[in-house]
Amino acid sequence: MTQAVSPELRDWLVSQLAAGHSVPALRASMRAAGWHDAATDIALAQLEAGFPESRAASALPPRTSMPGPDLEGSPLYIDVGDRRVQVLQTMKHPRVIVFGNLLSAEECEALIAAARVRLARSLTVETKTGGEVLNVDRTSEGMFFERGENETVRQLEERLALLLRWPLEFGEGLQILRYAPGAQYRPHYDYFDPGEPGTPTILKRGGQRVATLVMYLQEPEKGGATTFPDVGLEVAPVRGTGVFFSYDHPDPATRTLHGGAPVVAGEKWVATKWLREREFR
Ligand code: PD2
Ligand code: ZN
Repeated sequence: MTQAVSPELRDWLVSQLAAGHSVPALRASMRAAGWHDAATDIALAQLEAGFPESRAASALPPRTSMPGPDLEGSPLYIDVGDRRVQVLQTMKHPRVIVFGNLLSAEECEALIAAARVRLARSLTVETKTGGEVLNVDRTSEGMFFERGENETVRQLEERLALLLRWPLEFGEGLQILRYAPGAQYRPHYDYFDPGEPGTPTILKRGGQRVATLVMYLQEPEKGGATTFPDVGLEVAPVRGTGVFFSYDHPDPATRTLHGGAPVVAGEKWVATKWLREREFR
């Protein structure tokens, strides 16, 4: 019979491991403190048996501490120091929040200008006819900023850490994507698939992704919504706004399948911030 491990205990065990304590040391100190709980033993045994972190994470209950704004009292605005961010829409399952007034037009322009010269060509395959076949899943072009790389990036990252109540150091560098007409990002999950062989290696740096914020830097004329097919939600890519969604375990049950609909006319630019469960060095 499997016994449930409480989310608090799970979080605590994971944080202790992250802090560098070994499983045997944890077991010894817990026993010394009077813990003789079968669920704890099971959790510790799984960790000790060298379960890949991803497997242990998905076998255990969802985490309790998650990034997200303070929505107590249903505020229309959230003060983040240098601006008042609007709360435009919220959804509980999947956890989705649409923000307005996240970035100024000048910040959007500055990010685009700095990214434009560093865009990597999208992956294309040459056909026999000499034409190009676009990557079927992702037809945008992109680049990554280092965390804190320039003043615009630094200010934005500080704002997001306040808004989402998640340490700046737990965030990946900003990703910038440009979508030309016809470009799209087919529906996917942003967490790392626990079933993939490469995932345990990826998780060594910062653990799982737990949330995503897609910010719209330039709106196309038509198309380019961020879609959540499981719940029929489409978020319009309006400049300066953004869509936040979180996933407390790496599983489709979070309903966070999402994609970027094809841009029909014009160009869409976004900045994506992914948040990890621990410091991302
Ligand atoms: O540009 C988007 O709308 C989009 C959609 C899905 C971006 C991402 N995913 C992403 O950056 O992960
Ligand atoms: Zn995505």
